[in-house]
Amino acid sequence: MSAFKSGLVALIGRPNAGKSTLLNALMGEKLVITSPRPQTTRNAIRCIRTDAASQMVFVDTPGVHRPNNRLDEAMKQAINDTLEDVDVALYLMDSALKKITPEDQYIQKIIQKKKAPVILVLNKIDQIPKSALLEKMDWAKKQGIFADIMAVSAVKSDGVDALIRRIQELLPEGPMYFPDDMVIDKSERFIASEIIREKALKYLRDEVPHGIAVEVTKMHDRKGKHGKTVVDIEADIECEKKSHKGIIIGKGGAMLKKIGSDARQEIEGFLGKKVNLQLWVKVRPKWRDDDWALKDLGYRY
Ligand SMILES: Nc1nc2c(ncn2[C@@H]2O[C@H](COP(=O)(O)OP(=O)(O)OP(=O)(O)O)[C@@H](O)[C@H]2O)c(=O)[nH]1
Ligand SMILES: [Mg+2]
Repeated sequence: MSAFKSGLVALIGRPNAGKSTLLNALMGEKLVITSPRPQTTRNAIRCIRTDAASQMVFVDTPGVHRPNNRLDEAMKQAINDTLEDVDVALYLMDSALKKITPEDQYIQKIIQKKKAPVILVLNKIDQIPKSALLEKMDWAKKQGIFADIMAVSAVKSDGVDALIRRIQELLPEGPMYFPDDMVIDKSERFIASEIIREKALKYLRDEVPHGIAVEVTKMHDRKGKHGKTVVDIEADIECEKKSHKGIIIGKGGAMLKKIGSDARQEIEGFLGKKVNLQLWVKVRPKWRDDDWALKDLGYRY
């Protein structure tokens, strides 16, 4: 029997490339949030996939973009910290995008500095004709910096099994770092707050979503009717402006109700328990540039 393999597998790429969607596909279940809006992921989130031959510790990272505020800087730091210990890097590109941007060049530069092998993952192949994909692969081969080039559709889980096999080949021999039943290194509170944020991103428009943070302030089990467990969850949706607060609440509270009911259903599915969710909207001006607020919200340590 061959030796057990393990290591840190980082997902890196521009905002919206599909890193979080691919991570869920690699894990075979939805663990991290995704959205059509860029800059959805804000933390380095570890998800652990264990089988008989290997343990892959995937790290979802925020999309690489030019920092505009302290939150962006904290996100950049999370990416750099992740790459420190990486064993295999998955560099995601949206295969439908024609241009290589300065962000892509920057990512190529930082991953080239690392000794770890880099798999270029051309994602969203369901959106392009085969000829365009072949052209892109040709371009990628010419770069001469990738251990491999693989094409996937993260939403359709196409090419994901092949990618897992390739990662397994590239991983070094190593021990089990985490218990085999552990799938994510975040608390249920964190996951609940992320699900609420995902639903806010889904329904809110324009500039409001980017300035939102969600903080679960209470989460505890109680015995409900017929002895069934109910989880009481209270959370604050924090925004930067009073006018945004009005938009988040909506006419007669309609928007907040929509966000809350969608989030509650998903949290119930995740916890496997009934949930009673109460949301409040608060204004915290300029929190994205406030070190204390970033720490309080878990974006900075
Ligand atoms: N058509 C198609 N859409 C995809 C695919 N993978 C991801 N998407 C969509 O692309 C959007 C961005 O996906 P995310 O997974 O949130 O992207 P991300 O790279 O994690 O983005 P950030 O967290 O902002 O850096 C979502 O609307 C996804 O549904 C794919 O294979 N095909
Ligand atoms: Mg993401």
